[in-house]
Amino acid sequence: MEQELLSLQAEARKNLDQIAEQGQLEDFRIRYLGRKGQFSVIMRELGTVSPEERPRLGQLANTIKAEIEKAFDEKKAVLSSSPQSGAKGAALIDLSLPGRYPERGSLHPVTQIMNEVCSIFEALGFSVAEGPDVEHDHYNFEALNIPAHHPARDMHDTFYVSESILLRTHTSPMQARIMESQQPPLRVIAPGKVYRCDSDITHTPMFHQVEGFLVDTKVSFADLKGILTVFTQKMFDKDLDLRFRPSFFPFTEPSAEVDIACVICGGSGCRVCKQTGWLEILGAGMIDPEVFKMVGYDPEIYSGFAFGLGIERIAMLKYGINDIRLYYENDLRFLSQF
Ligand code: 2NM
Repeated sequence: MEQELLSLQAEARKNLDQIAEQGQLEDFRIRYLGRKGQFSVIMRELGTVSPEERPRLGQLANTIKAEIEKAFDEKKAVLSSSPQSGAKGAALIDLSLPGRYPERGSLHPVTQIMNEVCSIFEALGFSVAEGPDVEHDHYNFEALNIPAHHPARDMHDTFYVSESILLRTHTSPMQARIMESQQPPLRVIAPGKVYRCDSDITHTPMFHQVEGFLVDTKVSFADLKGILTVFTQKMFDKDLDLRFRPSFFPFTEPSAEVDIACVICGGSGCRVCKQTGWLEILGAGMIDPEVFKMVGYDPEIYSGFAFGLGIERIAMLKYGINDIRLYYENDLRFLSQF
């Protein structure tokens, strides 16, 4: 009897190991574990064993049956979770199908242009400096030759935090900070967000600027023209004519607004350049001696130029975008084009 139990155990284990498909499981269960299965037959035979032997053999039979049942349940679990098993499972998954790719994101057009502008100036030897968005009145205005009650303050539509703290209206405060703490020669650009209380199709209350300056001995307007010519050529990938129009900024003298030949029509006149053939892209000038005096540089020794440009505006010209607000509506149909 004991021998019979042990050989049944070995046989059942071997058969279970050979099962490779879900369909074979039921045959196994009926043959060994079912009501008329081999274990039931042996259990019934226990009645014929002597009363002294019965408890030990009964216990052995139960242990072996429990072990086979456990192994059977495990096999069943393995086969049902494996997709290749059985005709049904195989039909559900086609391993030759291409995978599902995650959608690819991209940098915001404003970030892309910002990076491009910075790397053009970095290649020309400028270093990049970033400063705080929340500024002191002193750095945003005073140190840049815009004293209290100066009419130029009105041009800036400033957001004030308190009487002397404000959201910077340009990134030049960073340049005042640098000049105050470092000695020439200096070539620095300051990229970043700026804020002005203004909103229509060409203005948003927050926009991005890159302002740059160069200070050394014997810097002239010709150096400014050279740098800006190289910049516009690289930015718009072609040899564009430049035009300097006299203008006014409190921190530069002389000052100019700089136009490029229209990138859309090439100068013959179109809707984008309003039939003028020119597009304004930046402001620039020679740094005012008053600014140098304020940061402690001797204007008899040093001279320098500075310029400022709006990133959203450059991106509008480069990509032919006609409404600045599109940048900030987060519409993927717009953003995914860049
Ligand atoms: C502009 C136009 C002209 C400018 C001046 C300075 C500083 F701090 F060096 F004096 N930074 N940026 C400047 C000059 C900015 O933006 C239209």
